[in-house]
Amino acid sequence: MPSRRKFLYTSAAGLAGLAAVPLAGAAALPQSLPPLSPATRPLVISTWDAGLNANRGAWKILGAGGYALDAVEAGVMVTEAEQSCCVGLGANPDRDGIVTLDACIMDDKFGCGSVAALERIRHPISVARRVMERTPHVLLVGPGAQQFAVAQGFPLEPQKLSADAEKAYREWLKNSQYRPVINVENSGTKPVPVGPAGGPNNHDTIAMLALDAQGRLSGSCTTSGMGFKLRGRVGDSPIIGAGLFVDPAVGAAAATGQGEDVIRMAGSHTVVELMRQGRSPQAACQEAVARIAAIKGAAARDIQVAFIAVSRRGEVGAYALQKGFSYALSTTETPRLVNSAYLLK
Ligand code: SD4
Repeated sequence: MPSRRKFLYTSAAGLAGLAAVPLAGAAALPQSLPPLSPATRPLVISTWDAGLNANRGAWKILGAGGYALDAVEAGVMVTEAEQSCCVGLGANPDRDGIVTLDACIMDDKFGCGSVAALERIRHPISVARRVMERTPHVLLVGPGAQQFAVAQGFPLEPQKLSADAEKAYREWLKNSQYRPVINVENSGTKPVPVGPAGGPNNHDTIAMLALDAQGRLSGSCTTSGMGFKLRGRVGDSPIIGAGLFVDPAVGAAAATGQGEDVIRMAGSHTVVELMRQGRSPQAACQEAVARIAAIKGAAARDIQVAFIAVSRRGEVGAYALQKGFSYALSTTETPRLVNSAYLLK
């Protein structure tokens, strides 16, 4: 490896402290719910029903007094290794038939790393962590991200769709339309065949936030993005501040759902900033969802977006645009699945 590249891979970027900036024009709360507050630590929260297994993986580390960053990496690796419709190499491909993966990770010191449009690598979350820890950069994409992963010793997996993804892709090719169906994430662990009306497989993501026994916060997010997306499309999941944000002095937030609508209002960063202004995690998630609803107007009914959040004190919250979002919460070894509150009735 050339020495310059070696230097890049081993020198971490310096991190500047960030000042609090008040947000203007916050939408009114749609309703007020009591915070879902275990006020305890360690804890881990993650999106969708896949979060149950992921939380179990994270708890092995958190329950033994380990570091939140290790927990959020190990936790979502469980999902990346499962054959799911929308996370990892078994997931649905883009419209050219190729699985491309997005992931990011953030620690308790504003350290962050991410990869986007990464192909043929089983654990994008671990590559994102290497970007954070071994380069001065935050985000690597496409062939460059793959080159970095291989240089870091990650095996290049075969370019092959899982049997379920292959079937779903062939179905989708029959009419090649993209019509997201909300909450496909909870329809099972396998890629979902396409129905007659078009492509019901849209997206799924595992996003995870953890607070460890020492009070350190970290977060992770990993996805294949939208099924049958345009080649090169990147969603919110690998975008720091959109799919994930962690501020150790305030709290952490992560998003799932229609990534474009999370990016356009810097979703997870917005949730954390609202918490900085004094909102509970629950109220902050509600307000961010309400803001997306206000931006989208009537089109809000066609999408799903949800946020999860944790304050540095260990209060948790979650809120979705539509019914059907659930999340896994662990404050002990046994995770529980919670149906999220939502905005549109
Ligand atoms: C994306 N936000 O790529 C991801 C997908 C997702 O539940 O979260 N689906 O837009």
